[in-house]
Amino acid sequence: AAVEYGLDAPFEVEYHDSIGSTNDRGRELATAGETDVAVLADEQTGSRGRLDRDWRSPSGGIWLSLVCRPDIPPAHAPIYTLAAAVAATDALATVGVDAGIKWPNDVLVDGQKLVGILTEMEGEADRVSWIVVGIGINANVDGEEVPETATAIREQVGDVDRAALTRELLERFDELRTDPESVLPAWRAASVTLDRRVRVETPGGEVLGRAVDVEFPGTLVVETEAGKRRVSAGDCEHLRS
Ligand code: BT5
Repeated sequence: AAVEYGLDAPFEVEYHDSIGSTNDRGRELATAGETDVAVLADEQTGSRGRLDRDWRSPSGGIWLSLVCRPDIPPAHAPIYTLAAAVAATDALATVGVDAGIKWPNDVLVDGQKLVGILTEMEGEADRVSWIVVGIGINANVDGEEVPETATAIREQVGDVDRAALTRELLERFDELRTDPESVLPAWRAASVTLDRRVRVETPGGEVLGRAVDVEFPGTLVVETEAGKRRVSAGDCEHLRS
């Protein structure tokens, strides 16, 4: 089913009924020098999460990848993931879905995952060549089509106009990327991780404590028994307080 997207969107839209992975297509466009393209699909047949984990993308969802060529150092790239999570959360609010962000990249409703984000990039030492921000939203899909730990917009408020929701998201993301200083305050306000007890699996081991803040470009600050620890990547689990 073709989806109509407004021509005034801040990204040029490339739409596919079915594709392997919008992130793979985004990488292709990025390496060919394209920028400000949103690759969208109704269904993906080979989509992935972080660390090559599987991502379910049945027909009816919003599967998109944003191709960007910002003038930033590679170390700042995580702010794009946070901006995408804020944009998705704010867009969801416009259709009556009250979602919160679990650090770093999950958008949850009542603890169930509604949105996942996968940011990929290529960079030189001091500047990224490109960033592809992949955003997967379980929109008009059945609960049985996504994992048990997940939820869908259909389950929360019924089916929505995907084009309108996507346009909200693109506009909000565009606003945030042009005003990076607004990202962290918005992220903090939408976060369900801050003030929680967390266990974070990091490449360097487990960090256990209370999440107290997020710092630029997306570092989680955890108050542990041994003092403050700063975590830049990992999988975060909320614990009962
Ligand atoms: C993510 O990984 O959450 C990133 C997902 C990014 C998907 C988008 S869709 C457009 C673009 N094209 C792609 O190929 N990818 C991006 P991670 O944090 O590693 O979470 C992966 C885990 O989420 C899986 O191991 C499952 O447990 C769970 N999962 C799989 N499919 C899901 C779904 N549709 N909804 C919620 N959870 C899901």
